[in-house]
Amino acid sequence: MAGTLITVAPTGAEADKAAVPTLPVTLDELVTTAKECQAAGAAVIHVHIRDDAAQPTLDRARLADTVAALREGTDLIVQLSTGGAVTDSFANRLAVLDAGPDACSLTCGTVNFGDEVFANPWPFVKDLYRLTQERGVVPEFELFDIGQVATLHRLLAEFGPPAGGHVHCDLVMGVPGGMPGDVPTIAAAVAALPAGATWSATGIGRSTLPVLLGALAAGGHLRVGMEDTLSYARGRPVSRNAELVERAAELARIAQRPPMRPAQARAFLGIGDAHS
Ligand code: KMH
Ligand code: ZN
Repeated sequence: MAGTLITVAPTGAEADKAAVPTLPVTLDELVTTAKECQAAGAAVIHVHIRDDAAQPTLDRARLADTVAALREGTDLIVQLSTGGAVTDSFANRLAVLDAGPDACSLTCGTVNFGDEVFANPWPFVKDLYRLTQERGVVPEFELFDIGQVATLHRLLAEFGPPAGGHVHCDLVMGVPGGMPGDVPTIAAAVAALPAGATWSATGIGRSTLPVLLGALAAGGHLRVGMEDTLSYARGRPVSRNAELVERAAELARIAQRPPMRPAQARAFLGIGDAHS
């Protein structure tokens, strides 16, 4: 059986640097984290950036500098978030592709997000998908709820295959307002995916471990990181992103599906070697 694709999502848009001092928010912190996570077994980095006040931003120059620095310092596949923060405009979220990443997230529908709403109406999803095709940026289809799979099918039916030719999804489970992070839901979501699609899964908060173990058992791939959980174990905060990657990589090795290296992951996802 193939290896395990491990994505690290080190920062996100929600955690507060003042409350979580180990969260990587500066470019230096991000690149250092990325190097450690690559050494630990990650092949993809899902990137949200922060401004000088450690607040989430989609500033175009900063995004471009971030892509360049991650390429300079690592071999990781650079996947920029087009989800941003719940307050970001659709125009700014589309403009993320101007930074020229290898890949981007593409969420397939609107979802309640705690007390907020993460808005992804069809016209935006469709525009973003067409832009990824025009720019040759490989999308990862983020699914926060099973109903969002219908939108993925609609995208493929109306606009054809994604850049790279391969459909890869990420089940984002356990968001308050989205699908729960448990094994029956993994099975139901995977059964609904398009034929030939591959998938990873991440569990938010306390669903991290059940989702990680369930995904490995079901033949899926893994996303981990401080965007998704700030606890390593009950009462024990995450000290650095790499320890989450190390744990995922060890479990993948135990499952006889060792971590894919970045070059293998590029072939798997249909991503060219964009920066050599
Ligand atoms: N920060 C969330 C509102 C993505 O990166 O594409 C959206 C999110 C999804 O994190
Ligand atoms: Zn994200």
